[in-house]
Amino acid sequence: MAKAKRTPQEQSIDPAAQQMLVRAEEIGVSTAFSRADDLAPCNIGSAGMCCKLCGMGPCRLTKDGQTGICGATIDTIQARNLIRAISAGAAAHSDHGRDMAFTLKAVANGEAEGYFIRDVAKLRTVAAHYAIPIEGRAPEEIANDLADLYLAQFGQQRGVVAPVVRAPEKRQQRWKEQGILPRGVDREVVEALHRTHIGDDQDPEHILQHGVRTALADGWGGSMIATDVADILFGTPAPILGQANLGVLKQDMVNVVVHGHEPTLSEMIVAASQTPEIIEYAKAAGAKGVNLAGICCTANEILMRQGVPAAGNFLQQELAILTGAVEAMVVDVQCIMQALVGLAENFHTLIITTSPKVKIKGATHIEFDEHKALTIAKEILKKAIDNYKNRGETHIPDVREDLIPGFSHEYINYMLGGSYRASFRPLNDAIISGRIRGVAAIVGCNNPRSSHDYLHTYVTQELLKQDVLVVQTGCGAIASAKLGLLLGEAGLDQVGPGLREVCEAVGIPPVLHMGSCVDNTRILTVLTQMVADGGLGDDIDQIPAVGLAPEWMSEKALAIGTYCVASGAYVIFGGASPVSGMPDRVSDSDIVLNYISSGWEKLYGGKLEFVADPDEMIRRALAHIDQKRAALGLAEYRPERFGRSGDARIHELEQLSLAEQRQALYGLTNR
Ligand code: NFS
Repeated sequence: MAKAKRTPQEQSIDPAAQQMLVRAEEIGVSTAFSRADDLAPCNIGSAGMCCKLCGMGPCRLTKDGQTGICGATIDTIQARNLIRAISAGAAAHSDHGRDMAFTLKAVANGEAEGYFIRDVAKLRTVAAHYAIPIEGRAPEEIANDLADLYLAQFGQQRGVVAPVVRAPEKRQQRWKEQGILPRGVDREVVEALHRTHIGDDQDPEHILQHGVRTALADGWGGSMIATDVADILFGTPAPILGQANLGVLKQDMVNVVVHGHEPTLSEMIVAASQTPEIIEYAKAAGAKGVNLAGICCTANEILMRQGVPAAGNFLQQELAILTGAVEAMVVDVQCIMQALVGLAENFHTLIITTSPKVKIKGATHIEFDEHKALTIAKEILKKAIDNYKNRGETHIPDVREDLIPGFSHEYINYMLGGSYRASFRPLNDAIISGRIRGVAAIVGCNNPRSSHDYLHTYVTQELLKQDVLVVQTGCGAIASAKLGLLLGEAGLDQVGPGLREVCEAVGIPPVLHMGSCVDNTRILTVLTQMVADGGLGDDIDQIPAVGLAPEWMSEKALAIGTYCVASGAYVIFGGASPVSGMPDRVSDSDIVLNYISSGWEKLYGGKLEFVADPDEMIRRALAHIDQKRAALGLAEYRPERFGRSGDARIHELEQLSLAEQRQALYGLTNR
């Protein structure tokens, strides 16, 4: 039975989104929000109790002790479904990484029009991890070797995926003992598909072990490669001023929204939009120029490097079109709703697909080729400009917020210690002293089954009050950005006293935007350095840290969650569990649930749990942080010890008379 229809205020907490949902209702078009209300999820499939891996089924296991036609038990079916999802997520991230490596190769050989190596320092640092000679060599020579090495990781048959050497030694040893060091990215994904074909691997724990191996090939493989190459070609992010929400669209300009994940085309569209040729072309069409904005992780890529505004996160892709002000939405890969094309038919918006891997019926396809990227980017922009004259009525919500993204691992390191003493030690010290209780990475998707942005921002705000430093990527980061949490001054009145002191001393917002979804690897390297810089144990699982994906929906999120668990993190997903089993059959389906939680914790020190209630998520996150603090012998978290220094203290003193200030500061009484 369909659920009751929610009001726009129940569907999203974002006022801009709410305005567009009202608009959708007025003109009678559907969105992911209304479709989620109309379409109840299948309770058998969503609980992981349906097997459709062969033509004898689908087998729906709804009774105790029931098996599939082949005899497969519920736990085997759940494990197979989960590892298939992890593998699809790992494949998506890693294929993105492969394309980035191909672009690096083309740039190194002078075959990629418009691209060049922007961050030679990062190129040298990355190459040095793999003992690629750097001294006395041109950046192109180093890049060529690195591209070859990175491309080889995908088809590698034996050995270990190269970026794994960047993990803490103890962690690598654990993976070795468990026999899950990833050999080659493609090999692990293929093997996952092989093992889950009818009649293969049927021991749930054994199946899930390979799920971990495949996820590691993503986190310490394909995704890390994607981040490295994006930084080398487009620059390692550093703080920059940006804006977020639908109000970044402009009435008097040609609005082009870039949506998807790979920065290769979007970066070139940014470059092309600034050429005199395109500016003149737009003016000739009666517009002031071209206004670029991003959606989803493409938004994060160009926001943190170029300051290009983000029109919104995953659930705002349709809402951008509903403004009537978007001349073209240019998409590449991942998180692109098929519904965009049908929705755009009600407006003048052109949906332009660009990836050889992604076509949508009814969309305009202009295929991207990195060898002539600038030419293609200009062609796309001219098509959008030509479409400006077809614009009808517009409804751009006057809602936008400033933010400071760009907190890459490298920048945080510099920020905490300067050029000559770059270090994470001040962060570690703040954790050790209890000023910062712990660290939470709050990442991942939006899901229309919950209220858009609510879980992300609620969990974030509650943890900030508890002196937990928050790092974010992906759609979660955009949710916080829209709320003003990514601005130092705006966010600080909402955080605990100790965290506030640290943020004021270092000059950072309490929520650090670390990039797109593939950039979750930045969190892995940050955690690794926190271990290396000392005081917090000798492996990632000892750090008082948690990962949360409150509004998860994609298979990529499951891959990320799994590689974080394997790296030692406690990971909490909100919403529905894909391995929950039926509520009245808990005992039967406990095997997989328990294994990915306590089972994985024994093996890796990290665990994966699905927790629907946000307050319970927060409770478990804090309990975990406190338990890790205790295990390290750190000071107990006592917030009352802090908050008497920094800006708060200055404001307090300002309220006093001079005499009272002398008394407060020096214990002097006026004589
Ligand atoms: Ni990641 Fe989810 Fe998509 Fe990015 Fe957003 S939905 S798993 S955050 S845009 S990939």
